[in-house]
Amino acid sequence: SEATVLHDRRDGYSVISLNRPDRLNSFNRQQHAELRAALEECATSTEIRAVVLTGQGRGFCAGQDLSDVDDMGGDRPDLGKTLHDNYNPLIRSMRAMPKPIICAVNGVAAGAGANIALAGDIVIAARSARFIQAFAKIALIPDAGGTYWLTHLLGEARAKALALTAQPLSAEDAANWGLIWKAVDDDKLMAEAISLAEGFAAGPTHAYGLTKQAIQAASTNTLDEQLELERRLQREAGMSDDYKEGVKAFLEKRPANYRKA
Ligand code: T3D
Repeated sequence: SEATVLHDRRDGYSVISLNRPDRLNSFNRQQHAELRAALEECATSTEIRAVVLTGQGRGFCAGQDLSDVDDMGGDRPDLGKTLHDNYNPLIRSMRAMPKPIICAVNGVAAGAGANIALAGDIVIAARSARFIQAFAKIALIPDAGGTYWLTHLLGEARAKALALTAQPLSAEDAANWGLIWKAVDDDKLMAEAISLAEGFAAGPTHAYGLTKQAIQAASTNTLDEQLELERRLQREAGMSDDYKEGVKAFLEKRPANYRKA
């Protein structure tokens, strides 16, 4: 059957697009499997040094495909199993990806779709995009990391209001609240995302991975734990060829030529 995920391998980075536009790119089993395969390739390929994740058509992703009852396991499904088998490994793989993931949120991001977007390292959204914690409308709780992102990025007051009301949050408000990095004009979204990816593709990939790891640990570490983690990761960075090259390039007043990692 037709590909539900498009993987466009470019010079130094990949663009991954969810591709079920007539269902607003909501997830069925096939889309989970294809996204997993694409992300695995990105994680292991030394040619791919950054990832752009976006959606085909007018939406980014509307979460679980609610029309696919078979996929979901009947009318009283074990959603714990769906999360264990699909969403939780997806979120973990995005956080563990040793290179930057840029989510280019091109349109509505609802339910797990909103929270997959928020799992990106840099989230930029088209001004027309909306983030909707739609779960309460169907008697569920925010998943795919939603209760974590909302609480850590916004605090309990806004987290609870968004989750309990399921009201849409505009891209502009999401940026002003610190939920995402920025909102851009719709017609500038892909150019912005690609320009970031191109920059990362020429950058110190290994150091980016370590930076990501350190920042992700910070929200649950004490300062002492974080200082110790920084010491350990900086020690590793300082022994790399990239650091040697970075300093050399600086002193020679030329662009650094970083290696694939
Ligand atoms: O396994 C598990 O279930 C556990 C995991 C759960 C994680 C979850 O994600 S639960 C939350 C699931 N998602 C939602 O509840 C969102 C449902 N969608 C909506 O509320 C709306 O579609 C939107 C607010 C996102 C967008 O509204 P609008 O008016 O722009 O578009 P629309 O007309 O509602 O949608 C366009 C089409 O996509 C439409 O189909 P049609 O009428 O043209 O044939 C609509 O049914 C379909 N669609 C949208 N979202 C889903 C969907 N079909 C199946 N599943 C969806 N989630």
